[in-house]
Amino acid sequence: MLLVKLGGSVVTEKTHLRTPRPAAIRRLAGELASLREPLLIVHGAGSYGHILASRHRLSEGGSTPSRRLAAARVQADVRELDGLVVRALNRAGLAAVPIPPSAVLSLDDGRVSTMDLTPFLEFASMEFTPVTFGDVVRDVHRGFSVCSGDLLMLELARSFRPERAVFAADVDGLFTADPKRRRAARLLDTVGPKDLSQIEFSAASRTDVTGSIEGKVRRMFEIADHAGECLIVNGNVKNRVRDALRGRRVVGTRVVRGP
Ligand code: IP8
Repeated sequence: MLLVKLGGSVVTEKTHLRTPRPAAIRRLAGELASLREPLLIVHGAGSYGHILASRHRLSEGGSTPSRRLAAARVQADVRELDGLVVRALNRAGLAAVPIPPSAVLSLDDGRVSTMDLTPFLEFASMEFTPVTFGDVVRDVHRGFSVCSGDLLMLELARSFRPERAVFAADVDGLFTADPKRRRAARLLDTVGPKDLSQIEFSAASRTDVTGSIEGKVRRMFEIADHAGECLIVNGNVKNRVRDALRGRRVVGTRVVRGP
C-alpha cells in the first residue's frame, strides 16, 4: 500500500479563494494512475478551506449561527475541490472514491475521538482508490474542528502501514529556513526530531489554519513511525511524486522517526 498527500498549495492557488490548479491536478492524477500498487490518496484544502476557515476563525470551533454557516460553506467547498480531484483521477483510470472525513471522523478538542475506517478498508479491498481530504469535522468538545489532511495521513498510516508515505509540497522538501524568503535556505536530505533545532521556522502563513510548519513536521515524525519510508517531495515537478512513490531516489527530504 502507498499513501500520498497532495498538498493544498499544489492542487489550488492558495491565496485565491476557491481557485484550483487544474493542470497540476490532471498531471498528478496521471502520475498516480501509472502506479501499479494500491494507493490511498489524501489532499489538502488549499484555497477551498484555509481562507474562509481563517476569516471565520473556524479552528476555534464554537457554534454561533455565523460560524456554523461558515463551517457548512467550507465543508461544501472542500467537497467541491475533492470532486475535481476525484474526477481527474477517474479520468486518468483510477477507480477513485471520495470518503469525506466529516462523515467518518469526530475529534475531541482537535484529537481523534472516533474514526470509522470501514469505508477505507472495504473500498481498498475491492481495489478502489479511497480519496480523503482536509475538512471541517465534528468535535465533541468544540462543536466542530478544522481537520488537516495530515491527521488523516497519520490515521491511515497507523491502520494500513504503507510501504511509503509521500507528501507532495510546492517546494523541494524541508529546508533549514523558508526557501521562499531566505535564499541561503538549504534543503535537508533527511530530517528527524533531533534536527528540528537547526531549522528556522517562520511564523505560519496567515491563511494556514491547521498549524505551523513545525507542528506539521512533528506529525510527519509520527507518520514515519508507521510507514516503510516517509518523504516530502515537490509536487510541481513532473514525475517526482510518481518516482518517489515507486521508490526511486529523487530530490526531497526523507522524514525519519529517529531514536
Ligand atoms: O490543507 C485543511 O486541511 P489541510 C482543512 O490538509 C481546512 O491542512 C478545512 C482548512
